[in-house]
Amino acid sequence: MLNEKMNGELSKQINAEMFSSYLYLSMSGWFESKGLSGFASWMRIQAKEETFHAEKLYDYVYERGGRVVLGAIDQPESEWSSALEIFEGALKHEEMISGMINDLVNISIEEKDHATNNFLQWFVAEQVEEEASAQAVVDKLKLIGDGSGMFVLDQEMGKRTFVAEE
Ligand code: OFO
Repeated sequence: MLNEKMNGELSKQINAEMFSSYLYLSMSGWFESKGLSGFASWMRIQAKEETFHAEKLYDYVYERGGRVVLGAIDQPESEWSSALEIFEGALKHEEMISGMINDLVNISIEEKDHATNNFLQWFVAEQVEEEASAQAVVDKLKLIGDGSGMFVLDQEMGKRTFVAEE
């Protein structure tokens, strides 16, 4: 059974993951409006991944006999000046989420909740990937600038598929 503190902290993380989903859906919409359908699709998949993260936490809380009370989701940004600004924002956001996951791990240690600590290791590894994938796109965007390389990169971004990793 989850204790109240851990239950509350995991519930907060569900909200953060849902906000991430909302943020990436908003970013997807920006790309859609600029005719960059590959980037839009990449971000749409990212939004789906975030919902999957939230559901993974949700399922865990109930598996451990806890209770999730869903809170309001903040409004995400909707205007950016460039693809680079978006991906730099995504990277910053993921670094912040990694910090939240690390805090959760620390709480699980303080609470001597080994099961939750073990469960959270999946998120620790996932955050390494999340930061690396945003960083990789930032690097590519810096390399190509605003030129015709955007067309090629857009096509490459469109190849991403959604994989729900257990
Ligand atoms: Fe759920 O990893 Fe991004 O935010």
